[in-house]
Amino acid sequence: MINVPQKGIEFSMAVLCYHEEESVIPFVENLHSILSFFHFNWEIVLVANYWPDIPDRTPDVARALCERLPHTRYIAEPKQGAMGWDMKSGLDACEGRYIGVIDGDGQYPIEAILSCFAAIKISDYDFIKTYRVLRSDSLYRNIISGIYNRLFKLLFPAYRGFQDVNSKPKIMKREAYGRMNLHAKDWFIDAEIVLNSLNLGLKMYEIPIKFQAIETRKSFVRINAVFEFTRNLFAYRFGWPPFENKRKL
Ligand SMILES: Nc1nc2c(ncn2[C@@H]2O[C@H](COP(=O)(O)OP(=O)(O)OP(=O)(O)O)[C@@H](O)[C@H]2O)c(=O)[nH]1
Ligand SMILES: [Mg+2]
Repeated sequence: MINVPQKGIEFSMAVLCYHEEESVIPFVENLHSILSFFHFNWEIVLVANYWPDIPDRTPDVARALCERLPHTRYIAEPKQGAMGWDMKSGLDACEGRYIGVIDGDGQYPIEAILSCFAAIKISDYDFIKTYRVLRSDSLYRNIISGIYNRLFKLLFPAYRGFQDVNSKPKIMKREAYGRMNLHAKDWFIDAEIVLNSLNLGLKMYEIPIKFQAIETRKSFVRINAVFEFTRNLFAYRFGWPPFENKRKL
């Protein structure tokens, strides 16, 4: 059965596959073969949600992968939001004691999943993420990211010891995720995870990684994403809707 979770899962990894179609295949195959070395129960959850009015083979690709790769499930629902909604639908579907999320476009190294998982297993951290020390993606994306992280630290001094809000994979204890109570349906979900974790006093740690350029498609991040990020940051910081009651940081 493709969509029935196993019992007693130790680790679940959600892979965001939005509109990746066949280009997600090598990433999932590599992740699957690496996880296959482990003897505890694990699962991969492919997030293949789609906009009904946009032609997209990703759900078919995800189903085909699940048919041939054991311990792999997929979700393919009509989208009700952007990246945040997808990320939440993937994390909600994860059954493991430890759960995580990563992009399926291959920009983050698969080894980073293992580093984050090992770190959370041997420590008492609730949430481990990465930060990008070397970025091979465009100057445009590097500049946007740099400005965003500086603004973030200015508005939320509690994040000053950390580096890179949006970086993935993000791996956490499932009960920690349950307490995060996330609402963002867009790119802001990464910030919401970090800020809610700090607000809740969860123990968080960041691991350095190298980030690859994307070769199969153009960046999804448009200039209006910058305005969206900024609006959301101020909304969260100053209690404007929809992030009221979050002024603690
Ligand atoms: N753009 C976009 N991405 C989505 C959406 N839903 C899920 N995602 C996933 O979000 C992940 C991150 O998006 P990317 O566009 O790769 O973000 P990025 O790597 O920060 O930026 P670029 O590589 O410059 O595009 C991808 O793996 C997508 O699968 C969506 O509605 N829009
Ligand atoms: Mg990407």
